[in-house]
Amino acid sequence: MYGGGYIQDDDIKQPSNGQEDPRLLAEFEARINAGEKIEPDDWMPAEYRKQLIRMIEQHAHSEIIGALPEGTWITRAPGFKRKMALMAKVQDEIGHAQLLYSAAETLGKPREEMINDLLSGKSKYSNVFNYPTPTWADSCIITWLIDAAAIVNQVINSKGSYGPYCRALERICYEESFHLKLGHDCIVELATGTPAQRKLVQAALERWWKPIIHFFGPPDKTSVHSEKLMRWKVKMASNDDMRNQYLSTYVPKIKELGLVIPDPDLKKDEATGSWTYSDPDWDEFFRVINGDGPCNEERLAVRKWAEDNGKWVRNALQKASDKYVVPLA
Ligand code: BYC
Repeated sequence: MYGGGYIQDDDIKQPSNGQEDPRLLAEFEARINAGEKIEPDDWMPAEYRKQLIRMIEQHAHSEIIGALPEGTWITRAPGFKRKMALMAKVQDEIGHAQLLYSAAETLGKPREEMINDLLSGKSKYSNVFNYPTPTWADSCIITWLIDAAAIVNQVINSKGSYGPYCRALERICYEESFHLKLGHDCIVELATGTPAQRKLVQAALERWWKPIIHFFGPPDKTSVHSEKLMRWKVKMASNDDMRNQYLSTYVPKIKELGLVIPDPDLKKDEATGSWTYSDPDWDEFFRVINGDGPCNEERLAVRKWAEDNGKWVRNALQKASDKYVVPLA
């Protein structure tokens, strides 16, 4: 049952003949084409619900796992102000996960199930968070250039069709805009600092460039879900179009700081506005998102530790809320 009760994503019922009611489907698609938002209690095709759960859940997981590589720098950030700002930023990321888990729950999948699927490796999360942050500059690159990539994706998709996801994205983008400014400030400080600081930030950019190119997903010609998600306005631009928009905005800003992007083939065709770049090794991308990246094991182990050690808090909250349940006559 959808709506009030929870379902597991494996249990999402497909119509028995594999076809949705054509009249309902036509009405649904007409609403989407007219720019209307779909809300949790509205009729929607089983596949739309399933795809949204997959994508929103992955996004939520990316936020809580994404808090980890920067989180390890809170105690080591240079100076009190940087520590305070980073701590607030990491807390925001966890808040984003809460918003997104709530949005996914409106589609019927319980949060506990989502967390279990993350810990078992059944659900994915963003490739970028499986890489290490060996220096302060790596943490700053995440705060600037990964948050920038997230903003490109989220501003575009906040104009999409599913109300709760779009509203969550809008709210998240306001906060991410602060993160972006913080990240830029940290990078400017390093890039205009001593030769050692410039070297540090250049080396970090070299480590992160390929994962950043991967962030937007595989090239359109190999993307599995894009066609369907774009038809139903869950994704409002293709992977390549978002990557292209990112490069147009951020390559000039990176170069402005005297940093060198580690791709001699990166160039823009001024006539078409589209970028070409060297093959970013998509095999590595698929290995990383399927569990075999440099930090996958460590990230999930930390998350599992947090889950196990936070159990008493969830129990306490559960008991408190039980007290206020008014028994039905
Ligand atoms: N990483 O058919 P495709 C943040 C998977 S957090 C991992 O093109 P789709 C932050 C894809 O799932 C913000 N997996 O997929 C937090 C699919 O596999 P399955 C993170 C990826 O969904 C803390 C397969 O590859 N943002 O910014 O049409 C600190 C084929 O791909 C990735 C989001 O999560 C990837 N990068 O498009 C700092 C955005 N790319 O599921 C910062 C929400 C692809 O069939 N997600 N895959 O097994 C999206 O917008 C879309 O899911 C994507 C991919 C554009 C990423």
